[in-house]
This record gives sequence, structure tokens and C-alpha cells, in this order.
Amino acid sequence: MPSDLVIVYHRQPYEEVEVDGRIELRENKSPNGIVPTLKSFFGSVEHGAWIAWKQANDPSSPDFEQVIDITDDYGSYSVSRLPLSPKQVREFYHVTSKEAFWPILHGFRERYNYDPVDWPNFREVNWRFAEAAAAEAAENAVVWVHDYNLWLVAGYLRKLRPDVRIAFFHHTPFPSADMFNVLPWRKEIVESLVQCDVVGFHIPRYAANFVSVARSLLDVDVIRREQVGNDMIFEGTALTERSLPTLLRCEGREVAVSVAPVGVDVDYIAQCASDPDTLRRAGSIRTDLGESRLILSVGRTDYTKGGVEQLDSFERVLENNRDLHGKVRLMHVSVTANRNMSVYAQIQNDIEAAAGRINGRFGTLEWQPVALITRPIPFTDLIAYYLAADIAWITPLADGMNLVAKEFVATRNDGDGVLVLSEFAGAAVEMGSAVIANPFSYRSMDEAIVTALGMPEKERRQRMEILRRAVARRDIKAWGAQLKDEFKALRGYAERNITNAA
Ligand code: GDG
Repeated sequence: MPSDLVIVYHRQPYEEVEVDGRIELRENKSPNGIVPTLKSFFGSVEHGAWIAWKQANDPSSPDFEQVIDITDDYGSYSVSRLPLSPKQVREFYHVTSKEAFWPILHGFRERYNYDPVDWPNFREVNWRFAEAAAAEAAENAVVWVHDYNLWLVAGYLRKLRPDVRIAFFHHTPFPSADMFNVLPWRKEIVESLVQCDVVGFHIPRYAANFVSVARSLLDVDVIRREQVGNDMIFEGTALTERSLPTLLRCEGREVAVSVAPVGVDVDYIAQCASDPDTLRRAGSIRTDLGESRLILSVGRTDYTKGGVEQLDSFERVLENNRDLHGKVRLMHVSVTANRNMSVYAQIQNDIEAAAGRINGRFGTLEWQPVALITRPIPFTDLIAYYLAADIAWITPLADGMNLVAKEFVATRNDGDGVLVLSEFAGAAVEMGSAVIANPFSYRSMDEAIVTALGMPEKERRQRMEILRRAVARRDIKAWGAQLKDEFKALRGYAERNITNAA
């Protein structure tokens, strides 16, 4: 059945669990997160489709059905699973996306690895996503493509289906032309993106960077420019942008540029945070801590998340503040996503080495300054730690948004707790009332955590109140509502584009 909304996202919209030798499809354990929100869009269309990949040893004859139909609480939709060989997955995802694009998107030119990229494979995989989307889309459907590993889908899809409206959302930062243009495929990527009707980003800076990149490579006219709202301007923070182009004309088409900062499910988190079991769990964590204060740091193991730099800062703080010995503990949750990638294995080793060094230098039988956790913690337990913590210390070197910072704030219905946040997390433009730190400066990092530890209760509560308002204002429901409005507005651009092309 043709679909009015086709979501193209590399992951499947459920978890596959093996039960007695058979694969069962289960809802993602936690309703918090991006996948349930995307699925909720299916509730507003008659039929939806989701395109993802699934590894197959022999993609020409996969041992699974390629298209399955699902009807659940979210609506009725089909899921196309593109069979990719292990080699295709490695080349497309681990090499091209993670070794070449990821470092450039996050501003790490020195980590960029161009040589092993198999560009024809990247094109082929993107082409197959586009073909699958084209096969599922009803006439004039909205096709919503997510993230940089599917950059070429937009251009291919436009060739296959000139009638559809294409929206693209970036979950990562988007760098300036000086950084982005390191990619030798830059023009091909941008030529694809300008075939969209709307290209979306978390914050104005990334959107403005995208436009500067497009202007460096193609003839682009800015036909609308808008001021950024006050709720996304925090004086002096690194990612604040005051105005941005929101409508472009390029190659005879109109392309809207949108800013939609993703949020968290505030209602669900608040409900978890007031659950008696969670409160008991948080209470027992606090009891175990005794007089010690808890600093919590949570993130995937990735050099962009700044885990090593944070541990180094903690080491300096302990070295320079003997009065903190025995009185503060850092729980550093760093979950490895890709164990088979050498770059992540290296970071994991560096984090383990730093934690071990700090515990060895300062720890005693009674007091271990760092508790390093490398396995995923169930979400409800994570909420209990957010509740029990005195400080959330979130200091990525670069991060599209950072949902951990928002989750911590959404959890704190007690109104207390301090957020120390990197000014290079997209979330910082909405959360300027956090203690803002620059992770590239030892002094800024160390002072921020010392300030947070010494902050009087009144100030903690004042800051938390402002943060909670900001997080509630742009929660995941607001994100969904904004995007639904944008999809309605797409009709205008798309129709003008179709007329212009005819
Ligand atoms: C990308 C962008 C952007 C982490 N450890 C555990 C755990 N988590 C959950 C957190 C949070 C999620 O993982 C991490 O989200 P982030 O936003 O912080 O980071 P990325 O994974 O890098 O996501 C990012 C995001 O896309 C959305 O657009 O914000 O900038 O890089 O929800 O809670 N969850 C559980 N146990 C853990 O140990 N259950």
C-alpha cells in the first residue's frame, strides 16, 4: 500500500530479540528516544513506511522478509529492510560514515580518514535506500530522511520521484565550509541536499554553516533571512547565532532551511522520576554515598564526547583541592557503541587508563574517586542516578544536541542539582543557565566543576528552574508538532518546485 509518509532512518524501528531460535520484534525498551517519536508520526497518516538496513550474509537471498507490515499503537506501517552484506555495512557505516564524515562533522580534521573510503559502495547503498523509498511513497508523499549516512538519498530520490516532498534532518553538528570542504565528495553531497524541500538542523549555527557550505560550492540566493528567537541566544556562548537564512533558491528550486532542536519526553521522564521504585532506588544510592557528593557523567564512548578530557580535569581538580578528597565521587558512564572500530577501542582504553590512574593516585580502601561504568544502564536506573546526583557533568568537545543534559534537567522535579555543560553541545544554546564550560580550556573545565561543587542552594534552584522551563518548552512533543507543521508548509515549496521544473 502506498505511504503518505516514508521515514528513511538507518536503524529499524524496533528491537529484534531471539526467543527459542526465532526472531521476535519488540518495542524499544524505553519510550524515551528518537525512534518512538518518529513512529508517532505514523498516527497522523493513513499508511506509513520505514526504510532501514539489515545485515544479510547473502544480500541476494536474505534469510528474512524484506518488507513486513506492522500495525501497533503507533499506526499501520510497513518496514523495508534493505539486505546489506557485512562488508557493505562496514564500508558504508563504519568506514565512510564514521571514519570520514563523523570527524569532519564534529570538527576533528586530524581524525579524518579518507583512504579506505569506498565511495561507489556508499553511492550504491544510498541508491538502494532511495529506490526503496520511491517504491513505498504515495504520490506527493513526504519522505523524511535522517542523518549524514544517507546524504545522497535526497538527490537520487528526486530523480526517481520528482513529485515527492523531501525533508532531511541532521542529528549531528554541521561544520563551516573550511571544515566541511575537506570532504572530496562535498559538491556531490550538497547537490543532493539542495534537492530537498527542507533541510533541518538542531540549532541555527549548523543551519547557517550549511548555507555557507552550499554557497561555497553552488550558486545559491538567500531569499529569506530570520532573526533567531531570544530563547536560543545566550550571550557569549560559542554556538549562539543571531540570524540565519531560512529560504534559499538554488538550481531553480526553493529549499527551506529549518531549525528544530530535538527534545526529550519530559512527561515520561517526570513520571519515571516520581515513581516510588525510582525514588527508593535514588534514596539508596544517596545512602550508599554517605557524605560524598556525586558527579555524574553519561555518554557514548566517542572522542567527540570528551570523556578523556573530563577525567583529566577531574584529576587536576583533585590534585589542586585536597579538601575534596573523600568527599566527592565521579560516576563516569561511557558505553561503547562500536567495539569493533579501532578508534572507539582506543578511546575506551584511554578512558579506562585515566580512571585507573586517578583511583590509583588518590583512592583509598574506603574511597574510590571514579566509578567507571562501560555497560549500558537500564533507563529507569539512569533516572535514579540523575535524581541522586549533585551535578551532571556533560562536556562534549562537539555534539549535535546532547540529550543527556536535557534528561538530567527533566528528571529534577525536586528543583535541585547543577548542570555543567559544554558550550560546544548544541543544547547549550537553549540551556545557558547551566554552568557553561569550554572543554578546550583546562581553567574553564576545572573552574566549572569547582563552581558547581560550591554553588549555594538558592542559586542551584534558580538556575534549575530556568533550565526546566527551557527543556519543557522544547520537549519531544514540541519537536514533533513543529515538524508536522513544517511538513504541511512543504506543500507550498514543493508545488512551486514542481511547477518550476515542468
Ligand atoms: C546523536 C547526536 C543528538 C546513554 N548511556 C546510557 C543511555 N544513554 C542514552 C541517553 C540518551 C542517549 O543515550 C544519548 O543521546 P545523546 O543526544 O546524548 O547522544 P548521541 O547518542 O550521540 O546522539 C546527539 C542525538 O543524536 C539526537 O539527535 O543529541 O548530539 O550525537 O538518551 O539517555 N541510556 C541507557 N543506559 C545508558 O547507559 N538506558
